[in-house]
Amino acid sequence: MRIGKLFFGAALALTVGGAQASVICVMDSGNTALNSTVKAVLESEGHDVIMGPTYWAVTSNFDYFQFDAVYLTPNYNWSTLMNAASEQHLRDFVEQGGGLVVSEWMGWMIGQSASYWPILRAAYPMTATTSYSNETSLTYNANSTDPVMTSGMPSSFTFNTTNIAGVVTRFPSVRSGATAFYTWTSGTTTFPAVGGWNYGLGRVIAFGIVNGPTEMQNADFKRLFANAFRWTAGKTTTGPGIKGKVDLRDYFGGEQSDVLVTYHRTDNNYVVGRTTTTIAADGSFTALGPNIPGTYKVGIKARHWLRKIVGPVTTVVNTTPDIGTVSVINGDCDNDNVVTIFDYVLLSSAFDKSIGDAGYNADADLDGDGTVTIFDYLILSNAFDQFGD
Ligand SMILES: [Ca+2]
Ligand SMILES: [Ca+2]
Repeated sequence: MRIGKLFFGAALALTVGGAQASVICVMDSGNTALNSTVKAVLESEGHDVIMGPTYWAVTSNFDYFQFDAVYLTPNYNWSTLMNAASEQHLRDFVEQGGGLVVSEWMGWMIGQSASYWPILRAAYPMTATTSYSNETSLTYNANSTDPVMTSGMPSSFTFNTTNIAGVVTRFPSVRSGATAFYTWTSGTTTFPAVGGWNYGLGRVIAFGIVNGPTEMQNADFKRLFANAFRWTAGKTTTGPGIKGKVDLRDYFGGEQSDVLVTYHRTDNNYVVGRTTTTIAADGSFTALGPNIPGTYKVGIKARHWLRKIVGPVTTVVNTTPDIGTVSVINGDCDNDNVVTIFDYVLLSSAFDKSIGDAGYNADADLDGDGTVTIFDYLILSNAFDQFGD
């Protein structure tokens, strides 16, 4: 329980700040060196990585829902299967707003036999095939203008490949509704290289290669790989939304502030959507809702306040239901959704500092009066040991 809170705190911290980092679970591929390489690449691109269990040994009670996205790479151990209950649980995670990125040999396996990936195949964005080849280098060409997938990328780049029982699947197409973000060409035939789509409330991206250690050395490939997680992990909210008011307790700063609005399933509080929005000086805000309108609980997390979950509320096209005023508890200087000694440490190191001083920390100036004082200590003390929702 405590571990889960900490993981989730990391997700909150990264998202409230507006950064595009995500908390990613890298499922153990069975190859230690590749695991380390993937983790290092994603971390160098600003993501927060937690290693998961070996994918074929994961149990169905493994809690994917604490992560933004999961990476699954059946390459060195391509023929080893996940058990059906775990595969179903991973698909549930995607359907409820999670992100999933996969490499080969998943597409080839789906093309090869109905007994491979019988449950996740429904979420797979490419038209599966057993056709593959062994190019020692590939040139990827951008095929979409998606701002996340093309962020920091050239329109074309060439990289060397890893051969793990083969290199690249020659997909005939992406499935209807999916986007081929990048393509590659052999002779006169162009194949989708990286494809993705919305699946349920979540998103899936499939790479047509094994994503092995050689391609992980190429700077452009690394960025593309990291962008894939940014794209899948957004739990993007583009649907009809809500309005409300945030009461930032014990605060006199008066300036506008960003808040993280999360949408949760009503039965278990799983996050199915999130967006950051600005609150006005009087605390009022509007926020877009989950892509599929429905009945959700709503979480409000402002930077140094604990999260409060309210509702449920039902989102409806052309309507903006009002969730009322949400009063949030002050004192979470490090933004991990619990008030602990670590918040005291931040406050102590900024003590007596005012705006403009070296060492001033706006997140420790809990009352927003411009100086970190005994009054900020009192606010923190009152909230000590409290968890957000
Ligand atoms: Ca804290
Ligand atoms: Ca203060």
